[in-house]
Amino acid sequence: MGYNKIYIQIFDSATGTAASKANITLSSLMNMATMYHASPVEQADSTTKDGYFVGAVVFIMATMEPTDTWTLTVNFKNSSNGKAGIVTIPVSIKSSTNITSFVASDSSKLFTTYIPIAKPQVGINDIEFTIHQKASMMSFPAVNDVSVEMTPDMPTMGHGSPNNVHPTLTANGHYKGKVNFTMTGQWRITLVIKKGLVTLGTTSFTIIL
Ligand SMILES: [Cu+2]
Repeated sequence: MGYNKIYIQIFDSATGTAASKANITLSSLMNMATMYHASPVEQADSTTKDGYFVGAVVFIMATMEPTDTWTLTVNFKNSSNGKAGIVTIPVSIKSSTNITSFVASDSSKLFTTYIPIAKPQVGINDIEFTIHQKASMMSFPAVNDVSVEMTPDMPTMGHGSPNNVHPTLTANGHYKGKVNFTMTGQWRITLVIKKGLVTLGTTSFTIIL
C-alpha cells in the first residue's frame, strides 16, 4: 500500500531491442468479492530514463481476502515502429500505514500518502506526501488546490521540534516540505489539510528513527 514507483522496460520479441520511446498508459484495478475499483496512477513519460519508463501507482488497499486481486495493466505503443501491446500483471499488496484516507469536510474522499524518507536522519529531512481524491471507483485525480500544515511531535515524550517547513505543492498532487527530527525515536507527523480557510481534515503518520 502507498506510493510505488513502477519501472517498465519494453523489448521487441523478434530483435530483443529495448524501446526507448513509447506511449504508455498504466492502470491499476482491484477486484474484490463484491466490487472493483482503481487507484491513483502517475503515467510514465514517453521516453526512458536510465533504460526505464517510470510511472507510479498509489495502492490504496492491501490484498487481504483470498478473493482480492490487484492487477497492473500496461498499455503501450512503441513510437519507433508503431507496434502496440497490452500486458496485465497480478500484484500482491502488503498492508502499510503510509497511506491514510478520510472523508473531508466538503464530503470528498481524500487519500494522503507519505512517501517514505529513504534514510531519516536526526536533523532536517526533506519530506514528501501525495494527496489524491476519490472522484469515482475508477478515478483518483491528484489534489492540487489544498494547503498542508505539518506538525511533528514525539507523542511518548511530549515535545515537538522547531524549524519545520510546511509541505507545499510541487506538481501532480505532490507536496514537499522539511521536517526536523531533533532526536531518534518515534515521531508522529500530523497534517492538517485545508482548502482556503476551510479545514478538510487531519491525518497523521508515524516515522521511527
Ligand atoms: Cu479494494
